[in-house]
Amino acid sequence: MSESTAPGTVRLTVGQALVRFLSVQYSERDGVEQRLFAGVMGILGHGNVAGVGQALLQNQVDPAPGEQPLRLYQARNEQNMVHTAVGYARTTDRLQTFACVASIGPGSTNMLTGAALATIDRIPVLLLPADTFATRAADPVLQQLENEQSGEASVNDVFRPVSRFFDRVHRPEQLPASLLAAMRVLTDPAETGAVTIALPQDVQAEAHDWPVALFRRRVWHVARPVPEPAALERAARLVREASRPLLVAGGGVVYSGASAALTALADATGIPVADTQAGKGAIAWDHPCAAGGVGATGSAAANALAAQADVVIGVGTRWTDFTTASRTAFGNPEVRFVNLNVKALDAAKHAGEMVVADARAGLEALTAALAGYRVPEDYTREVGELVADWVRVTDECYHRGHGPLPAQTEIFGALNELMGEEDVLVNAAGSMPGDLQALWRASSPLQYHLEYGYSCMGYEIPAAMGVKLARPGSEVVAVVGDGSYQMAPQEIATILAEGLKVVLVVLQNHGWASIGSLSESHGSQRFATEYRRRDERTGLLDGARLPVDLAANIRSYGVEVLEPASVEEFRAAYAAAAASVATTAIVVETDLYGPNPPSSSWWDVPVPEVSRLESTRRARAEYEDAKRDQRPYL
Ligand SMILES: Cc1ncc(C[n+]2csc(CCOP(=O)(O)OP(=O)(O)O)c2C)c(N)n1
Ligand SMILES: [Mg+2]
Repeated sequence: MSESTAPGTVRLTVGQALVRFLSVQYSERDGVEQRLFAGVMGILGHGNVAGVGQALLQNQVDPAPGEQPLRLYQARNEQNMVHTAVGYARTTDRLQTFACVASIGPGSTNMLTGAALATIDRIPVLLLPADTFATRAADPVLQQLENEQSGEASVNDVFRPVSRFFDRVHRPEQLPASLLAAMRVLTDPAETGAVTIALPQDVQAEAHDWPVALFRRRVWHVARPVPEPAALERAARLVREASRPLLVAGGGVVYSGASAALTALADATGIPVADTQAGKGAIAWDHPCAAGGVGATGSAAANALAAQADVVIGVGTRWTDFTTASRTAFGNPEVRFVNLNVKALDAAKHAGEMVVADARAGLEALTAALAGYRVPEDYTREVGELVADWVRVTDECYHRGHGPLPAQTEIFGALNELMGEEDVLVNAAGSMPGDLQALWRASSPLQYHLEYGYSCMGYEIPAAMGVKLARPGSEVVAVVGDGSYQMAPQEIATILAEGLKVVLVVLQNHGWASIGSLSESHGSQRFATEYRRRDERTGLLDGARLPVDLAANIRSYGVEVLEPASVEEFRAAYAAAAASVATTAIVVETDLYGPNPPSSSWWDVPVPEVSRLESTRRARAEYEDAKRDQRPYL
């Protein structure tokens, strides 16, 4: 029983107050309200089992009046639980997320990679690492960092640079201000990312008289900042002068729900639209203005347009090196940028004309400001021809009849044809993102869930769980390389515990197709990029392939595994997996050496300037050649 000691207050521990507060937070955009926290992902240890852990139990079995249920999902690895939260938050357009609770020490620092991913990808997650005693009564507690220069240093300090807000609650009185600041950052589209509140284990259990008002239902309004009229006018003037404009749609278009506004701008002006990994599907692939992926792994169509564009309109994009092909994609010496972004940091990139605004509000305003403008007819014709060429290339990659093992592009072709518009493909790392960026025909942004800000191996399976929690009616397909799989298979157990159904497609090529080909083209002879035994004669890992049986590994979780040996069999396996009500895995052997889609671009990966190896010297010469096209956009 909680007892009030003063009128208008309620006596709870810090852990209990935290949980009760989180349970009544809501977000709102366009008049629709939803719970800000769909639940809590967690792993308990001595740092939180009796503090926040007790509070979560109390929330489930004996909630206070008005307290909402906040279900605890028991994860297997703390990094994974942040990925699950990100998968969920991204699928809900950043309007909802999870809180992640971890024990002190390794439990907490395991979340670090997830925190970096969330902040880099601009996705809201609340991280609640436990921390060492504020009173220092029992120091050094198990897993405590001791630092002779600082009595207050803790391993959790590593979260500071990767968090958009960081706090440590040493005293109960600090909690309300800390929580309010955290909620504001989580729901601010320009600032959002990982938010970390470290909770010393003694403080979690400490009681305090909290004002009842702390626990009232609170709605955080997610803003749609409108463009400043003068900025809009400057941007529109620049676009009106353009004869070869190109729009690049990034994740911001998706999170803002601006697909219709983007399509309307393309319809009205004829400006071709290329997309980034996070923006794919923002315009349907078969819209006459859709040019496909741009940059290092882009389509030849979008890259040809980029090479000659005179004005590039970036909407909701961070302009990563993949999108700009390490600043070689936009080849017109006079090229100018217009950047529509809710975040000034991004709007200012490439000396762009800055329009700091919500993507939807900004696109609508830009369409109005461009009334009467249309790209020249020749340009429209050229776009159509380039895109038609790429449609043929994609068809070839999707149906090339490669053997004896299929090329992974054929597996993607089958999935692209078999998956419905509401189904979601999840992927993050390896050679797959590049092929998908070049080829995938997305009808909606929902269908294409690529994590490519951090490109984190191991994201796929836990993120698929988050996507499935957000979209129970969709088929969620995690496409996982054998390398990625071995990084983080554990959350299959959590998926099963929750009775969720996802489809796992594991592409087994016994190594890293991605880094292997990068290594070869950059003079490093595929060194240490396959999974092989050490050969004592060479001293290298170039012995026999390892007999690790990933299908058996997945079966050991109690999951049905299908092992198709051809593209035809893969199609049948996918149909069976889709028809099943249970999580099903398809493990398919693919050719480590491709073939992959033809490249029309470059990526800056430096090659040693001096070397005893001939392969490296040759690669260095090519590197220097390519590097000449790189330039700052000023
Ligand atoms: C956590 C993490 N470690 C390392 C890397 C660097 N890296 C990128 S792709 C890759 C290999 C991926 O192998 P696999 O999943 O089998 O995909 P494939 O390249 O074979 O398509 C590595 C090591 C990364 N992206 N993430
Ligand atoms: Mg592989």
